[in-house]
Amino acid sequence: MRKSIGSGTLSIVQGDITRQQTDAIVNAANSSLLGGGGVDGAIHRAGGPEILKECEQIAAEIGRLDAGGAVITTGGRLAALYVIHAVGPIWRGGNQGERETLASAYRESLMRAVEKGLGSVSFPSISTGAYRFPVDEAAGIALGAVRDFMKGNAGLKLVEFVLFDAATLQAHEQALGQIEP
Ligand code: AR6
Repeated sequence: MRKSIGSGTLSIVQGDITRQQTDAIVNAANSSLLGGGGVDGAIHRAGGPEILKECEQIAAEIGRLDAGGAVITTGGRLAALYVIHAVGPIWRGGNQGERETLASAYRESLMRAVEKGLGSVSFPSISTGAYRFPVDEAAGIALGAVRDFMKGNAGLKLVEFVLFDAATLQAHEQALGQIEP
């Protein structure tokens, strides 16, 4: 499923983000930047040790990365040239600024891509696994944030959501059907 946004395309597919050939893929990381389970574990396994080495260098420089932030490293052995490590919020019931923090994680990721002049980026569903953000609401926030960013950045030609399971895919398809282009 896809929609034209400005001069680019917003697309939703089911699959494994580690296999995408976009310029960058986004990792749902944690504040340590030193790896974890879920999509984070899969990206480090597939991309090899070079990614972790750069993450360690960044962590040594900046310390922990607050939720809502994103940093960029090499893609190591991945087809994607870069990995953008974004930290989403842990869901604590919705009164701790989780929605705004989630939108920020998407925006900051796209800023890192634009700073490098990249044209295509793939996202997983940030925060809806181990961090327990309800996926129906997260999908609307994610797509809205990406749409708003794409409208102001003509260089971004393709932003793809690569979703692992059918329920997450369906939540994003429904949200894409509802957002205004
Ligand atoms: N491709 C695409 N999506 C995937 C893949 C994959 N290969 N593997 C899992 N997913 P999660 P979070 C989906 O838990 O909620 C880590 O330990 C998964 O089905 O990976 O942001 C970090 O280090 C779900 O829909 O990320 C943090 O500590 C989505 O990716 C913490 O988990 C996100 O699930 C971050 O939690």
